[in-house]
Amino acid sequence: MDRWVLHCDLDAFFAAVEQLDRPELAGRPVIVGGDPASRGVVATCSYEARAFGVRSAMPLAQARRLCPQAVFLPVRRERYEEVSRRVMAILARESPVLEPVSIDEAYLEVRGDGPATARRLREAVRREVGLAMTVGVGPNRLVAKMACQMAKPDGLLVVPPDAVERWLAPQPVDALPGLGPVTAARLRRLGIETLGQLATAHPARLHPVLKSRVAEVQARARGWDPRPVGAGAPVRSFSEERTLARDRRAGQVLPVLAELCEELGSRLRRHGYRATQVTLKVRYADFTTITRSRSLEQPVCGDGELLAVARELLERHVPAGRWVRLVGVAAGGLVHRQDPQQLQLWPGDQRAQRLAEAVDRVRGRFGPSAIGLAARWLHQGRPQGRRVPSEHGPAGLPGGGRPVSPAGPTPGARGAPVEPAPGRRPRGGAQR
Ligand code: TTP
Ligand code: MG
Repeated sequence: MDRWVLHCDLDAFFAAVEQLDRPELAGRPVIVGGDPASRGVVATCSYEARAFGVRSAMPLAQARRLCPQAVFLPVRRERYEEVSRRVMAILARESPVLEPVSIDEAYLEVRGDGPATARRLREAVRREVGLAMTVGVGPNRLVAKMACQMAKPDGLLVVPPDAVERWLAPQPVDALPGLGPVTAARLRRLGIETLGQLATAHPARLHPVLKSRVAEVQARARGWDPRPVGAGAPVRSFSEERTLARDRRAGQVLPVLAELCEELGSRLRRHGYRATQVTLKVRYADFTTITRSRSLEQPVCGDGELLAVARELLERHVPAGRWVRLVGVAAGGLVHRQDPQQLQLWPGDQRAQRLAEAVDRVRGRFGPSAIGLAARWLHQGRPQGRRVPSEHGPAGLPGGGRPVSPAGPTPGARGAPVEPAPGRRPRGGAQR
């Protein structure tokens, strides 16, 4: 065969970078996510910590109970992004058909000897960057991804096209990407445990669970996946979220939302992206979690523009009196400034762009808190002694305390309102 897809994924990525930068941590349980006394969650952990049952997204306090001897470290995102860029550059040497899908993961389509390319890449990443990268190799994305999952950590697994069905058949239905745990459980209740059983079941039996997806899911269970590997396809979303140090009423979370939007805006601009969709995530004190999204007609990357949409979603969908433990904001539907088809989407706002870049330069020199949206000071520390009205919740922000966009250089100064300019109105309703 002369066309292969490789799925490359770095092992325990954030933790592995920490071990790389501090060799004394090699071989030790390392948990990245922050202070275990805080209420945050584990971003990731080294395989030494996984042996104790620690996992991504687990509360840090629980991780400490499972593995008290672990070294707990904060997330150093910029450092990981720098390492990620070096790894992606190595992958790009082997093929122009490269699709990064997250900070540590990419699909690569190669002609010729796919397995040999995979071996070369693993070796190059280890030698030049110092990290272990697992690679799955198959005839398409689906098989390559599943092979990568199975080969972790520090492995290589090749599934040639004529072995795909045989290889998939005994695997549990949960192993099929895109099939959620609820659907998998419902299939099991029908007596369908493996991908082989799923592939050969009578479609009428599956219909109550899979509805219109029956044919597609059965084909995938046999290893079918026609999706091409996109040349340089952009990352799909950026997100920021924070577990609050103490539960707050939803009416009091606007300052946190403002900080998250500043971080998100800075990241979007640093990478040259704009978002056409903003998603708000809220986890209530009882751990139920909701996400609400809004699509935008014009792509945005300004802190204030992001906050305007996030705030609108908050006010519309989250009762102000409910207790909240986590808030998050995601920017999706990304378009990149180098994509020529997208340029026409944001004509005439170069001034806003220059101001946003100026804000980023100030933050680059003086730190992230040097300049920001007024909303973030509403209920907490005041910037340089400057008072911003704080007695109003987000539903009742007075004009004077209105958040400023990066166009307003000082928090609390008179700046452009955060509401989207005409033509930038969110479109479409909220989605689940
Ligand atoms: P993953 O590739 O899912 O995880 P990993 O690289 O840590 O471990 P492995 O691939 O060996 O299973 O995610 C890549 C990075 O993304 C991870 O190092 C940290 C970050 N991340 C989070 O911040 N939160 C999460 O819930 C997950 C899953 C990952
Ligand atoms: Mg990984």
